[in-house]
Amino acid sequence: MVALCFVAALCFAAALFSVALYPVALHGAEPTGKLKEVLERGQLYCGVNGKLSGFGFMDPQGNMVGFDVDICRAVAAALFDDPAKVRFTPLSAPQRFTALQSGEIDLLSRNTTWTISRDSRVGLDFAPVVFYDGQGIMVKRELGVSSVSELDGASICVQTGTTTEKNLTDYFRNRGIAFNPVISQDYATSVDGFIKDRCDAFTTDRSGLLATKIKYPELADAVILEEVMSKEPLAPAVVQGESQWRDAVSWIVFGLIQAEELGVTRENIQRMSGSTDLNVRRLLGIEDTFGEDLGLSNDFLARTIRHVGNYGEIYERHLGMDSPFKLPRGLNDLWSRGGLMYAPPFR
Ligand SMILES: N[C@@H](CCC(=O)N[C@@H](CS)C(=O)NCC(=O)O)C(=O)O
Repeated sequence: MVALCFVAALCFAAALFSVALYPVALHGAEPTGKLKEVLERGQLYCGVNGKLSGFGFMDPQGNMVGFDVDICRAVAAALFDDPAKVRFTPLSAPQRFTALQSGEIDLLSRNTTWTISRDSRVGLDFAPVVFYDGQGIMVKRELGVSSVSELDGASICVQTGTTTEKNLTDYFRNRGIAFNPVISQDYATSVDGFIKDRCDAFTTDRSGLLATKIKYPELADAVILEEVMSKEPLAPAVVQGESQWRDAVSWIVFGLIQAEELGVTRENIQRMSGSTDLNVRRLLGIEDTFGEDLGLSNDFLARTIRHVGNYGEIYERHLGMDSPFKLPRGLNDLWSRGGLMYAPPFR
């Protein structure tokens, strides 16, 4: 009898413990906090660069376009079934985090590196990396320099409020190379300084160097040196502590990557909706309730892909072989092709 009671008590304790460990599943989560606010407003406030070719800039027709801009549009498409329901705010490097903290923007999608201090002290939370980059240095061809070690004593144009500024100091100090930073508050002044020979070299993310070369005809001949000076994982960011909002943005980004892996594109999505492949059906919200569990609609990714395309399509449109960038996928290829783009299971 005593033994029976003991077993029953043990079972009861185990049941209590497992309830504590595995809370009741949240089917059809109510949107709260920032997600609720954005959904009720019916428009996404997105902070972008505004001046960076390929990533976020105004085209001659007055439309905001680029890789980072399409991440904003992908989120708007998932939330509202309309990629145009976005208000874009162009932001300089020093302005961008305040805009997020003050609530002026809901999402920052602007060549921003995910770092430990931004994730903690600065008060941001990051969605998955959308572009793996690294810092580089550009020089005029006539300088005749082919590696960073030859830049001893050079003056280098760099923009403040960036990871670039700190990496530059670390990289040169660690190698005992002397240099003189020429610091600007904004990108245009920094590039202008380089064009007008106020410095010998210009440094930023390698994608930014390429964008600058493409934008300024005076720099068509400039040389981007081989060295990759840092890791710059560029990721969308939201304000810290809005976990439902961060989850929504994160799974929209993962959905773009997963859609590429499954071969679901803007062109074939109609046909793919009839697929019997359970992975495709789950991604498009035909099976299960993953969208509702996030506080979204079950077809949130079908909306995104229909309007904006998958990750590879976004990349090709702005940075790929048919764009002025002609940038090979490299680290930004899918994991299954040797890159780092990898979405956790839709399960
Ligand atoms: N990824 C780096 C650098 C980002 C950055 O702001 N780069 C500059 C140079 S390409 C830029 O976009 N400037 C544009 C501006 O401030 O208007 C970071 O997050 O700090």
